[in-house]
Amino acid sequence: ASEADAAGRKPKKLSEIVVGFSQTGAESSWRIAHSKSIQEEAEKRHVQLLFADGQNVHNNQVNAVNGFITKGVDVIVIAPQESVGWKPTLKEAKRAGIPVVLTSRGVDAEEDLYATVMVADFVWEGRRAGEWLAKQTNGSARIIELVGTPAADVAVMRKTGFAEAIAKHPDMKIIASQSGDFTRTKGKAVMETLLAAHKGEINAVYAHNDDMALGAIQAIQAAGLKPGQDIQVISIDAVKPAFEAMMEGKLNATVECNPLHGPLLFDTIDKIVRGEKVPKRTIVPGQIFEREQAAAAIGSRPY
Ligand code: GYE
Repeated sequence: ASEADAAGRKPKKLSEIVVGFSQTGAESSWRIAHSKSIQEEAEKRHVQLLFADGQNVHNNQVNAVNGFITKGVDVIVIAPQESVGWKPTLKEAKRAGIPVVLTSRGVDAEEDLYATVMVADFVWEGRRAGEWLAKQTNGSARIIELVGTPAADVAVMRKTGFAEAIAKHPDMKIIASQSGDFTRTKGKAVMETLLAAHKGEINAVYAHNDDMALGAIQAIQAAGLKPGQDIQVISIDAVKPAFEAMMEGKLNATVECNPLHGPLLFDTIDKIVRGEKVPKRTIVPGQIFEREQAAAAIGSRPY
């Protein structure tokens, strides 16, 4: 191949470049808002965006990125379903002089293999959820944890942060912890199974995202219990459907994780193609919303 390396490239404008975007899939409301934000911003700034939906399969994403490299796109954006297994592909991109930007999840690879990563503080999110539940239950809870995609750093970190927070309370215990893959359907199915085994024993659900919590809420109701009352439910993302569930009293609280990465993403890509330096890591901040705040806040929720 005759691709010039990054240093040999002429600075470019956004309207002149092609960006290949390998998206995880469409597993959650968060993810759909994330895709939309990036697609809309690309259009606004006249960037040619090649969108590849990975359908939540790691190999689909690897193949898509290899395709982008072969095509010789200017920048590659990856929202990785799984954090492991990226090194060979990232090395290929580096050899081809194509900068890689990670968004929404990180990868397990040396920092020099990508230009920058934009995520939230996932450990903080888990910790915040745990602290909230501790306060809500006076430090006494028997919990079902619905884990995200286990091979994703975000699931590992949300688990870690939560475990850290509840470790300070000897009467808070995780009774069962199982993956619902960040989807509503699986959150419901897993909750049905876990309720069949632990009904009467548990009084709280911690879901790594709102979609799984919304699925769990359906399962709790189907089991004849009141979500938000018999079983406290806390999750992460703060998408609109979560606010609706809070207004119905079924979800108790949600920790915000902002999916609207589009503007920041293209500001960053703009700097990269102009040859400017960008920070290795950008943390998008969040806050917690309790159900008492839902009615006042829902109108101004952008996703
Ligand atoms: O919280 C979840 C999604 O990677 C931060 O992935 C993202 C997570 C988000 O499917 O809903």
